[in-house]
Amino acid sequence: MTDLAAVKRALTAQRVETPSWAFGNSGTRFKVFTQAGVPRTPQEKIADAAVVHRYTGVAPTVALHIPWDKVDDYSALTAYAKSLGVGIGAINTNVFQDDDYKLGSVTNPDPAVRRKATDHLLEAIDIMDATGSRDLKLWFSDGINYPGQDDLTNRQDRLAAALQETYARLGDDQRILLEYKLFEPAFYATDIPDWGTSYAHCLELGPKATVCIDTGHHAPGTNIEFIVAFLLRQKKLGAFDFNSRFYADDDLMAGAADPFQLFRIMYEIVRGGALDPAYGINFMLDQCHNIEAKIPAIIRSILNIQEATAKALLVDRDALTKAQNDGDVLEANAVIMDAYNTDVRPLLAEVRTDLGLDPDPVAAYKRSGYQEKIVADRVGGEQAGWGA
Ligand code: PSV
Ligand code: MN
Ligand code: MN
Repeated sequence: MTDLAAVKRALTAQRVETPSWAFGNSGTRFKVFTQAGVPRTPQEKIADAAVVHRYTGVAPTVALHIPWDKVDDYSALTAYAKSLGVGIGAINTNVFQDDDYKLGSVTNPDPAVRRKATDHLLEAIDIMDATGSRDLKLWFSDGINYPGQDDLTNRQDRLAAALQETYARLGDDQRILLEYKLFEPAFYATDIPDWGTSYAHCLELGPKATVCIDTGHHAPGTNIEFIVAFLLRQKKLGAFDFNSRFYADDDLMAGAADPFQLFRIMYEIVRGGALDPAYGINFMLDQCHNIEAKIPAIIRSILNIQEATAKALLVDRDALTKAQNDGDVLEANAVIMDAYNTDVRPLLAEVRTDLGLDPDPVAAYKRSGYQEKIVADRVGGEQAGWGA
């Protein structure tokens, strides 16, 4: 029997972090389609994130990407966010957009480039000190395009050295989230291509380093929920970058391409007792909205995560355990599918109503007039984009 009150409590406590860059213009390498009303400054991105929180009630933090969100005064930016009812979340580093990084950042054969890249990681911790952020999210585009281009093992050594220096600079309550990605921009060998490589580096570093799973960063067919289960068991799962993909790193709305996969992932999270924010996993979005309106797309992504979570919470765990222990393959699968096939939208509407929110956040946002206001107000200046 499922305890519905407990399910509602868990859904009320759930948190999803939004990415500042998802509010800006983005596109593919073929074309960036600009949209009216898009933020021009980090402050305007934070204002949009606050609106997402206002309508969902579960997104009280926004992740920054440096230097895309570079400002002179991070304490003032944090105070501004607070005045809008949100906080600054993970600080994402960027050692992939400078010409210097053509052959890599922290794994570059040139020690001067490695120094520059590592200094950026250390600077990001200074920013965390000012914003009060707990999480330093590291993703390295480093890798090589051709066999023989560089020495694979030496690159791992250089990576480990930079990570160690960064880890040593962390404050007591700060931690590294180490992201991996199979390929792109490197095509032959990426220096952190998979969870195993990230996990091994995190183990070497210590307890303040954990793995970030970006759901779009795997080979097709990868069983991501297995990775979740394994890392949870090792206490080394620190974060998600949620998004969905059909082919590669598509960065589409979470739960859009494969809601069943998102459910399976959230089931492992629930099963591992890791949903509660107190457990410490940062459930972030990492998405780009190239052709759809950004704020409602981010709200939709959060609703998709909530729906997957609600279904995961509804799995009849006793019935599942019994079927598993009985070796009843079909019954065990039926228990999982029963939960997945439940329409949880009325339950989530109730949770929102209890919180004093509109039961339909997308509709409430559309009615609010905010979109029209930002289109009217945000004229002039340079619109922010993925990379600006
Ligand atoms: C790389 O593809 C990535 O997933 C990393 O998290 C970056 O920081 C982010 O995308 C930028 O959009
Ligand atoms: Mn990511
Ligand atoms: Mn990505």
